[in-house]
Order: sequence, then structure tokens, then C-alpha cells
Amino acid sequence: MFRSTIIRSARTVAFASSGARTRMPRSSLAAVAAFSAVTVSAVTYISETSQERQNHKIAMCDVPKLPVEGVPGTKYERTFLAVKPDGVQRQIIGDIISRFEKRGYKLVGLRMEWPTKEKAAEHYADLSKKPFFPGLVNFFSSGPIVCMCWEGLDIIKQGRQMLGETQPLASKPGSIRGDYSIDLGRNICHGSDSPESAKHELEMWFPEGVNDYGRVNDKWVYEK
Ligand code: IDP
Ligand code: MG
Repeated sequence: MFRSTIIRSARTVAFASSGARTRMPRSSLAAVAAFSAVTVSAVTYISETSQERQNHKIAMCDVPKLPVEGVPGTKYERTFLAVKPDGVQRQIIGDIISRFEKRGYKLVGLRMEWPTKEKAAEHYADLSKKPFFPGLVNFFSSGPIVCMCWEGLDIIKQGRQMLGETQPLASKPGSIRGDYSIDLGRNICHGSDSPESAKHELEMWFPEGVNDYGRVNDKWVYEK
């Protein structure tokens, strides 16, 4: 009945606005008022829904704004991990990301970049005196790499363990290098080796910063 009243009053309004000279009956005016009230509450309801969505978004981001290197020694510790050009060519980016995700670590930064020789040299600056340095710089700038920032308790040490040893021969099966590499100069991945190098490398590879977001399943990964 309410619906037919609305339709009738809508027709009356349409008729009135078509230029016909007509007098709207009192009951129709009441119906138009009711119709407007319904419209207003519908609009209010929609904006409340988007407000709720907004709140939900805020809840998802309930972690504090952190420096790019996070907070070493806590579950907000962060490291810089990279899939080197050989890992990209070998098409194991997904597997590498998946290992860290499955372990419970949180990906907060992800970007593909083709390093220039200058940037490669800067990244490996601590090895600049080594005889293999020129070859390392050439290799690291030979194609795109996948830059990642991972977050979680002990991620700097644990990340290195999951990568394996620098020398593939010493890397245990089950580690990334132990599963995918044979040669020292093609060992697939990079990982920061200390909180200081994590800070330096994250600032270098993520000058735009990373993503501070809360994760709903944290309580299933951490006891506290
Ligand atoms: P890491 O990658 O395990 O941190 P680093 O000593 O920092 O090891 O060396 C950086 C990279 O340089 C290694 O991952 C490896 O690819 C390469 N590299 C290290 N030592 C040698 C070497 O003796 N010959 C050739 N390449 C090397
Ligand atoms: Mg190193």
C-alpha cells in the first residue's frame, strides 16, 4: 500500500512538473513528504554504511606510524629482502614470497626495480674492495629485482636463515639458496644482515616508505 502511495504521489509530482495546471490533493502532499523522508533516511543509511566501512579501514590500520625500519627486537622488526635478477629470471618470485607469508611474516613493502649500476654499487658498497665486486655490480644491475620489506619478530635473523648461507654448497635443503642455487654468484636472493643494514637498505630501496597496517590474524601468529 505504501509502495502504491509513493507511485501515485510520484505520478502526481511528474504530472505537476510536466506543466499541467493541477492542484495536488492534501493526501498526495503527505505522501510526497513521506517519500522525501524515506529518500533522506536512505541517503543517511548509505552514508552511515560508508562511515562503517571507513571505521573498518581504520581498524585495519590500528598500528602506529612506524619508521621504515620498524622497531628491531619487536614484532615490528623489519628487513630488506630482494629477489635478485637470477631469481626473477628463474620465475621463483611467488615461491619466495609464499615462504615468508606461510611462516607468518607480514609483507609491508613490495616493488620491482631494475637497478642502475650506480645503485647496485651503492647497495654492495661494503664489498667494493673485493675482487668479485665489478662482476657482482654487473650482475645485480643486469635485470629487474624484486624489493621487499618484511615485518615480524626476529625477521632479520630468521630471514637470513630462510635464505640460506651465502655459499650455496653450505646452504641446507629447505632454505631458498639450498633449494634453488648451486653457484655463489647466482644465489637468488638478498637479505639484510643486521638492524643497521636493514635501516640503510630500506631507506635506500623504499624512499617512499612502506605500509603500516594491522593484520587480523596476528593473534594466531603471536601469543602476545
Ligand atoms: P650475502 O648475500 O649472503 O649477504 P655477501 O658476503 O654480502 O653475502 O655477498 C654479497 C653477494 O656477493 C653474495 O650473495 C654473492 O652473490 C656474492 N659473492 C660473495 N662472495 C663472493 C665470491 O667470493 N665470489 C663471487 N661472488 C661472491
Ligand atoms: Mg650481505
